[in-house]
Amino acid sequence: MTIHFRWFGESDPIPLTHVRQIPGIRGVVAALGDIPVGQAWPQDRIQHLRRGIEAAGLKLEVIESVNVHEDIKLGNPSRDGLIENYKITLRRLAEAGVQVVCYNFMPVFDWFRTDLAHPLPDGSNALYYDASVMADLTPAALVRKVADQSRGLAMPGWEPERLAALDSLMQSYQGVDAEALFANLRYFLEAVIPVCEQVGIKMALHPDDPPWPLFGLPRIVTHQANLDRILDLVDSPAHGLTLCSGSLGANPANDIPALVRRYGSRGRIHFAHVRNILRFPDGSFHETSHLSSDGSLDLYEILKAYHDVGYRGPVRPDHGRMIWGETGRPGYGLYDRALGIAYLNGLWEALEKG
Ligand SMILES: [Mn+2]
Repeated sequence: MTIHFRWFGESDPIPLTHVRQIPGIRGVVAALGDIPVGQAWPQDRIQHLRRGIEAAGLKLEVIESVNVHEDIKLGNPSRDGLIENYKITLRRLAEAGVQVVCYNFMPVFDWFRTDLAHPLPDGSNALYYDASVMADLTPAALVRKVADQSRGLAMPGWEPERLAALDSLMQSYQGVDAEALFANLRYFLEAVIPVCEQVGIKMALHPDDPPWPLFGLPRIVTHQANLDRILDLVDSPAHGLTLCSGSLGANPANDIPALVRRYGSRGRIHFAHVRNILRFPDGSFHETSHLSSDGSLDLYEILKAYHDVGYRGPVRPDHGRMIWGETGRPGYGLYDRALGIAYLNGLWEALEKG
């Protein structure tokens, strides 16, 4: 595996000079977050991003994310033009040396929490999904909650221009069920995967987070049966998964090491997000340190599965807690994610030498 760290560009409070000092680091996972979803990413901006990262001694091999426009998820007539733009972006990224593009296919909302700074007993704080709070929350109230807690930093997947039209967006999904979403994902993949095959990019679909429907919106990237079906939509090695342990792991029925073995042995995992969560019986969960004993997931078993299938692709720690007084983008501080990397390095070295 190669170790990467998500970085939000020049607006990120964490400088690349600090990222460079994390042991074993190879590169950063970045994006052009200010380009409106649906537009082709300008070539000069991509190259500028790459040069800045390389000047810091790091690689730009993974993009997270090139977001998919809602009209593509909805199957609206305008999707064809938007998909053409997506293909242009993919070609330009390949020219800049990018190998993997992470994306998701979640309607309206991206990842989803009810509290971005939930206090933990050790004095740190973490992202929290409280099932009882969710039961009473409207979509608009949720958006306000996230905005209020994001410390003025744009949260990935919560682009203001998209969420400004929340009511009409929710309306437009009336009648779009899981089957329609599968069909619209197939249409998208059939268009972009041939380009990926041509230019050498691997598409890595991120699971829905959390992996169940919300506010009546369908979510399909949720569990093994659906993942099997999704990978069969287009049978190409360029079409694979970002296997996110924390997202899929929010549902106790998802056996993460088994999923890693299943898809890793078929060469269909292109990017690994490895983190831990602590689940509660009512469906609530909060994020924890990466350490197995702090959460519900066994990180040793997860990494052992990656090791056993011969995984050699990119890995990144995922959301961390806020510790040691750090402030910044919730889930994306430096300290706890760097600790996560140190732990992943240790597990991996033991597996390699064992
Ligand atoms: Mn993830």
